Amino acid sequence: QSGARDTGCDHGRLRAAAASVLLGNWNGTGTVPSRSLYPHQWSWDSAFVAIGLRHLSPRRAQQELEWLLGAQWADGRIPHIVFNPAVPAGAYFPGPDFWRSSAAGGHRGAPAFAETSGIVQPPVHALAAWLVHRADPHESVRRGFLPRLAPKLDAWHRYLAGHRDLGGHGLAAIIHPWEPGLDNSPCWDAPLARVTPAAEDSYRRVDLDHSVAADRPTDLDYARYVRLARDYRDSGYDDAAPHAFRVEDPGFNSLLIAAEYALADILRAVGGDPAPALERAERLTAALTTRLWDAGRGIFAPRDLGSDRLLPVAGVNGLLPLAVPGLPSAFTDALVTTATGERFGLGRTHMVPSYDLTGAAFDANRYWRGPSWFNTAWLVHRGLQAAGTPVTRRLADDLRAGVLRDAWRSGFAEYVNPHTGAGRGIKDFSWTAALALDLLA
Ligand code: 9YW
Repeated sequence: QSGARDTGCDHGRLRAAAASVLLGNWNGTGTVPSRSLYPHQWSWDSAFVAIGLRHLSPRRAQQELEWLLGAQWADGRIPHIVFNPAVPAGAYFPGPDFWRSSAAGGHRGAPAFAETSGIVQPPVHALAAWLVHRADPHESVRRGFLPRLAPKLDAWHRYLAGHRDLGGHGLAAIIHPWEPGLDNSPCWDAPLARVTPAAEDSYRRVDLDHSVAADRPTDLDYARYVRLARDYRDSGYDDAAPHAFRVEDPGFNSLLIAAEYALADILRAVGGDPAPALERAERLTAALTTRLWDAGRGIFAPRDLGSDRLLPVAGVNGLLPLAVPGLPSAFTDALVTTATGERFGLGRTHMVPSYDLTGAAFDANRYWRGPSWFNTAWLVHRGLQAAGTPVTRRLADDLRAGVLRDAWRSGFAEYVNPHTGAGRGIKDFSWTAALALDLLA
């Protein structure tokens, strides 16, 4: 095979191995990110999983998203975890007894039939739903997939554009470092430092039973995550309550914009009106480029709403606007220069580091403080391909080969050291397998 020459692995074997990871992590209603470390359904994981699963079973890919969206709250939020009642309570912290979503009839319309968390994750779902539909439109129409999902996706986007516009400038804010999906990125260090940690003897970190402490967030980080989540829970998950941590993240908002365009496609396909989704996409893009562009660094940066300042950081989330359809080429060009420069070393490192290689906080092995992840590489690949110049297409092709090579060599690791490609975290990680499958298709 021609691809095998670039990636150093047999694509047939890679496809079979990726399929077996995904089938092994399917639990009957959805796919767990990992049997050991993450035994429930995670929101953005399921979206990425569906994107890969559509090549194996379009129907199962639809079910993956349907199960997740079935746990949507009445206010429109899609919770970041849907708990599996068959899994023992102590298998993951913070579990259902921590979040207590269904307690007292449910906060803000949390479902009664399932326990969920109360925070959210990046809104990749409409993009996933559209890609899943296109994989087998006949099966999608037969099952009424898009007509059932469209109103839920619309309510989700309206929740983010409304309740979550905490800065009042048209961007969705995150209120917890788990929400952008990049838990311990140095991007959150400054705003997180203002959070009073929870007492460490008030909970137990189960994650350390399954992974190496040096690859994970620190105990101090965790104590602050717990404090933020507890305060939000105790407010009744009220977005209008005061938040010790409030940030406008370019990654989260870029994925929302991409999702609004996908929702517009979905609405057109079901005979609905795409105009509101398109208008939201345009407003979000204008706010993204005026509020989060760091011209000095040539990258998008998170804005701390506590100080109303751009944070002086360069994380992979700042490159994700590459995946925004129609981003003006002045931004795209600058982002490509930054991605290929010394901070991210695109083309010379393994995939795309999660944080600035030259930054003082960079750590090649610790979770989101430097390691390269497969989902962000997939998103950057998508953006480079869409940019469509000979240079970005070549970069995209190289990145694709790198993703496939790293997935194979690492045994579908959760993340890899950007300098060596050595797998870190756990193996047989679902979105790694799913996105490798997608790039093989
Ligand atoms: C945790 C499941 C999740 C991902 C996040 C990742 C991690 C949960 O795992 O967070 O317990 O730390 O940071 O992006 O969705 O794979």
